[in-house]
Amino acid sequence: MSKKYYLTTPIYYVNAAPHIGHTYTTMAADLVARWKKMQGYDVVLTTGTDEHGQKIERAAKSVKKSPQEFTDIVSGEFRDSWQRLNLGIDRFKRTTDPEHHKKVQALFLACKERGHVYKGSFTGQYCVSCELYVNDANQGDPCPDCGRPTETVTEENYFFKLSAFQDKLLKLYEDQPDFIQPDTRRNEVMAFVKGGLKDLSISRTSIKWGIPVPGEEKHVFYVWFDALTTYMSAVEGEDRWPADLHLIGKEIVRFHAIYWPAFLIAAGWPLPRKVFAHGFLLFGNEKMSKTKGNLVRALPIQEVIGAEALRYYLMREVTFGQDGNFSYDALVTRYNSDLANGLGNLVSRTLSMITQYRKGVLPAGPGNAEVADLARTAIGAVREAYESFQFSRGLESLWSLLSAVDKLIVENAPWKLVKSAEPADQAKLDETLYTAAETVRLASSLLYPVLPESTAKIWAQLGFTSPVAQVAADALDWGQLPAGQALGATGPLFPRIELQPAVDKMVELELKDKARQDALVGKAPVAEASNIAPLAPQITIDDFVKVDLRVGQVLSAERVKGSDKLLHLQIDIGEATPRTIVAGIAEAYTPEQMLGRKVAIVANLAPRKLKGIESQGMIVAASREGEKPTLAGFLEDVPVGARLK
Ligand code: ME8
Repeated sequence: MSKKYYLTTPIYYVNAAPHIGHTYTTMAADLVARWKKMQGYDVVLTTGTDEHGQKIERAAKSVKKSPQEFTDIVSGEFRDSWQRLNLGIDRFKRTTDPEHHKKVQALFLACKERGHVYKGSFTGQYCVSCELYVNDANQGDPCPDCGRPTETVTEENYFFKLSAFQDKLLKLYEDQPDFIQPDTRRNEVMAFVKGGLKDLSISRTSIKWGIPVPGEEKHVFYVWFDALTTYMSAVEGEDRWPADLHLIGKEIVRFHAIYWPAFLIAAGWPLPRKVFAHGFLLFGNEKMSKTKGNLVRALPIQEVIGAEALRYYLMREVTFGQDGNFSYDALVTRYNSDLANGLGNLVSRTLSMITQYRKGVLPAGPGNAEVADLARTAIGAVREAYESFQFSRGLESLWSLLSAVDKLIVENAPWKLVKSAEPADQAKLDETLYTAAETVRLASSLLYPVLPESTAKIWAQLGFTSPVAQVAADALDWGQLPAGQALGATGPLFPRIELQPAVDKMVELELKDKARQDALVGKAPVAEASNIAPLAPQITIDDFVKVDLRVGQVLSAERVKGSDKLLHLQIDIGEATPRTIVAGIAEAYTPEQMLGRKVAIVANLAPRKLKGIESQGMIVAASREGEKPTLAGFLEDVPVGARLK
């Protein structure tokens, strides 16, 4: 039985449609999977979608879909993209899958039984956008990841005793030095863990869209406890766990290298073998993000220049592990220089010479000894580079081999040798042609993980009818080309592309695709006119300043008995005692959601009694006729008592 190799990409959030960042990781994972298959491993590659949480709930609402409908659509976009980009995904796991729910609950119960979780109450600064509590942050601090203001949140949570795992984790990193790669990330993680770990909140009562905590009506699992477990639920019952490799972006290394092994140690379950975190793809040297609107998508690129051009460019241009810039110009330039001119040209030149000078039949080896040596060195270098995720370095070695062969062809000038009647010249011609063709064969075997479709075309042009043989480990040796084999039909592989029209076309398609995806995942549709209440009669500024609007913070909140609509709130607006306010928002907000929240208050409204409670003001909220209210809030932090003018 062949050895198993199990690798994963992150499971991607469905609040944004797939973009080139997701594609980058998934293409790299596909490369590793194909390389491992070539080495004879029985490989499984898992990806999927991360579908729970407040952000997704909100995104669904903004396009008037239920969370389930919404996640079905966006998850489908991911699956479809990977298919169209020819990425060999073996398992696609969604966190909404019932089998996954069972696994998350089992992990929780295992941790609980072994005494690693407890229930507590938590007040902290929370970033709604990143779904993260920000450790050590004070009220109003921005989120360190996205820069948005954090919100103060108090709620009952289950906690995982992460603080107890510091020594065990440090021992893991010491015992398995390549558990986290590259080393820069390992050092960061170790420094972080040495700084001490705080217990981790793993459930929420304020969110509905999530996996229920066993035995707890109100709690659902919080994002990481849920998401990370996908790596196991994706291969449940398959005897695949532990994973050999989690391939991820650097921003989630902490979750994979600290939380995940800690959860598994707590449960007594086996740990993954390696976490490799690559860098960010930047656009215009800036981080890509949905809010900035500078996301680049892969499918428009594929339409113009092909998925393999993109794949080659990403793997060649960016040092895996470091940040790198994506540019349309650099993509086309790299395609033209390396694929059209470099590889494509060598293949077509070689095959056309064999066709013209040797009637399309491959000559016998062993070929030029110097080039054979260079080829052996290149095989070693590429092998080592792929194994250590240094794809760019591997490709660089391979292209120096191609240049050496180009040079040999120019030096030996087959077009002159063919005219000579000397047997020595004819032998030299055979040697040159064999060297060129064998280099093409060997290089395309080494390139298969990066260019699976184009290399299959090259093998067919070389006359191989069974491409499988060329992806076997023993194909990676000089001298395999069968003498006497007739070439297959030849044709262009990488036609040259004109830079500017190609870039213009990609940008044009990109804008179209962006509009399509925005409609799917998140620009609120324009309100229908009929639903908008008519405007109130005009007022003057003097009328307006009569209304005293203040920033208040909710100190406590509870439902009003006997009413589905009303919440009874205590709100601090900076006065000596908090205000009692009764607000008709209970259908839209739970008391837990209101705690700590900053709201706008009409502070000089005459008090009035609602259900026997005197309400000393009104909360400002927006709604259309017959729809639930949405509270007015502040994007930046504002002090309690500030006046709205
Ligand atoms: O973090 N450059 O999902 P996500 C390079 N659901 N890679 C990028 C990138 C960029 N600009 N942008 C995204 C999540 N990526 C969680 C993961 S795993 C149990 C849960 C890639 O949709 C990169 O792999 O935000 C990064 O880690 C991942 O997409 C984040 O995807």
